[in-house]
Amino acid sequence: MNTKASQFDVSGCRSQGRPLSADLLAPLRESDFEAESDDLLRQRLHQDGYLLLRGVLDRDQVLAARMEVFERLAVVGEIAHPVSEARFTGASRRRETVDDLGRFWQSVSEGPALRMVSHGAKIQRVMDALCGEASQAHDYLFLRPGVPGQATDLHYDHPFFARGSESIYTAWTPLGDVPVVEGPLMVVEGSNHFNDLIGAARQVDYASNETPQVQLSTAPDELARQRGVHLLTTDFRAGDVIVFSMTLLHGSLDNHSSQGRTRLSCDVRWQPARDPVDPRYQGPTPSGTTGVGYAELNGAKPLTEPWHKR
Ligand SMILES: O=C(O)CCC(=O)C(=O)O
Repeated sequence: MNTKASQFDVSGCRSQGRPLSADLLAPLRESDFEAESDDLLRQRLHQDGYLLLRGVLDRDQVLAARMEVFERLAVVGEIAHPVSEARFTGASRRRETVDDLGRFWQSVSEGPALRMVSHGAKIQRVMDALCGEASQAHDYLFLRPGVPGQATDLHYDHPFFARGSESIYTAWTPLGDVPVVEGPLMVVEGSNHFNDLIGAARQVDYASNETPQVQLSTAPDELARQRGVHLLTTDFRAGDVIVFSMTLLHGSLDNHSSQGRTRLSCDVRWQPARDPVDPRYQGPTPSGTTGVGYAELNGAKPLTEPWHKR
């Protein structure tokens, strides 16, 4: 069994404003899409609930997607020049200059360089292999520019995406290098076997007319201690993808970059092509989870405004 994992600087890991204790942290196990068999990768995905595929995407294409997004955010005064440094200006002219925040965010989320990475031939090949059959991506894309101070609380994805298929995966892609200080994805080791929490998540079908609690109220460090597991993360690099199941608890570390750097990532759901796709996430104007389209996403708000926590 592959046990390759890269160490990272644990002192850079924070959650809910506090440093995480080193004994609670461990690196994500790494997989190699080109070198390992599809069977083995599927087995590991099933067992661990996730697969971290290092360097599977073209780094230059990922960096082009990053530039495309940050150029748009520079125009609304949120990212400073040169945009390659991803520094948040601390200000925004988005509300003043953009007619419709949802339409603006959809246009950023549908940039050609971004879609080449998120929905292109390489990730299609990866997801076909992991699904073990022809797969299909949702059109709706979650693009997440997280400025210092932002983080995502722990949750399962099942309540949002389980309507169309029983075999859905999230592909989370760092758009650039995302070291631990910039608040990358964090997953809870073994949480794909926490049947009590998964059972509760399976009861929830998130829709527009209700706002059920889908985030865990327990802090990540407390939960890890209670369950005797680690919080898994890594210094992500442009070209990496982490694929995980609807029943893996995940969130993010805090971004506490001292240089004011914005962490950028996207996440997209993939499923067997023969299963019906939840229409909320498909088509030229997907309605999204709550019916208001791209306007419901954190990214649709000016970067000066706080995230809601998923
Ligand atoms: O990127 C994040 O902060 C959270 C990602 C997430 O919740 C997801 O990919 O489902």
